[in-house]
Amino acid sequence: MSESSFQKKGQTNKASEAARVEALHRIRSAKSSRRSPEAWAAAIENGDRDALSQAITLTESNRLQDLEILTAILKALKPTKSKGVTSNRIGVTGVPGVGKSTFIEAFGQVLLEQGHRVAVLAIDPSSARSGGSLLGDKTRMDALSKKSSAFVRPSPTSTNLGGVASGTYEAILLCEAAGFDRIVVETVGVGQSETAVRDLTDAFLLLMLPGGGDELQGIKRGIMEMADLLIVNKDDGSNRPLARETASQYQQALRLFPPNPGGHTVQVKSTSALEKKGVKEIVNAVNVLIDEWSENGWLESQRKKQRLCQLDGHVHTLARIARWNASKTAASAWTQLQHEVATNERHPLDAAQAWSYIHLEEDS
Ligand SMILES: Nc1nc2c(ncn2[C@@H]2O[C@H](COP(=O)(O)OP(=O)(O)OP(=O)(O)O)[C@@H](O)[C@H]2O)c(=O)[nH]1
Ligand SMILES: [Mg+2]
Repeated sequence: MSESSFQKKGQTNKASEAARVEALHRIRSAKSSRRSPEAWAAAIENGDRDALSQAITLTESNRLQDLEILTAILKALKPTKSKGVTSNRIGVTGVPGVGKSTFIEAFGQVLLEQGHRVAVLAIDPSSARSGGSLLGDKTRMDALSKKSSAFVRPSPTSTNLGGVASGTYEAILLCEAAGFDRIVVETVGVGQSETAVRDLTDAFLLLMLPGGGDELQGIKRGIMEMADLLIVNKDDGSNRPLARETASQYQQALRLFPPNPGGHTVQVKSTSALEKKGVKEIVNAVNVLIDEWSENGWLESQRKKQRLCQLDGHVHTLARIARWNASKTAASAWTQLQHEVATNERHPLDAAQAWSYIHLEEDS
């Protein structure tokens, strides 16, 4: 990247952070002056995109007040319990540049043609390090962003306290409340984010590049094991023979994998997201899987497990946020503990215990 594009990125980051702070400010004043959580929830249910966008901004906040408003909105939404599963949640992962955004753009358009309403949430774990934004992704999903039945939302995970993708579950619920019945979550397959997204979605798609083993692609075996469908993308031009060969190699490799918990045989397919080839087949394959899972009970049992996993995660996050907000000493102790764990001076378990003693001391 050239120096000037670095500078430009830095400016964009600052601008997007400033925009986020401003949005939160607007949200807070909206709450205090004009809009009750009930009215806000009703606006989301009536398809007000600003109301949806602003509520998603709350999911990205660390402030307890924002989370309280978010909770009130979620509680004010029409109950989903009686409705059962009303949407398909689809995770898309793969190394940077494999074509996730291009694929989602094409995939989303097929879904729109089939009469669905599509929301895309893109998680960028690198933004936690750089404060970056996903403006690039937004541009790449240009066609989808312009459709009235689609909603594209890049989500920086710049929260200090939440884990990767913290808040995304709530963002999914908000999109569903706004009437989107296909939710696609994009995440880069290089860190913990794909595990987090696996725990948020019904079907998990892994995009691979033609050629090279999985080690070469930086994809860990564990991520391959989590996938419900493997897709060799960029099956076009001179890449075609290699893409086919790669697909058959992965198909062979999968035979040695433990059975997929959903009870299906994981397939390997090829696509050209750029030329929109093979994408409809992926939509169909995902539909077949989800139908199967609805019948065999896996869909609901996986969602139940995910809800419990969210509960667990939120308990940890909220405890940390509360502590962080309550005391400067605790905040600096937390930073110190993080440093010690990061530099391998302390075991994570030891640090977590030290942290819980800080809680006890402060509480007593
Ligand atoms: N030839 C070819 N190029 C593709 C295909 N899909 C995507 N690309 C190109 O690959 C590059 C990266 O595509 P993206 O869709 O941004 O990839 P991504 O995985 O979302 O990248 P990150 O979000 O940065 O991780 C772009 O230049 C695309 O035009 C494809 O099917 N064939
Ligand atoms: Mg992308």
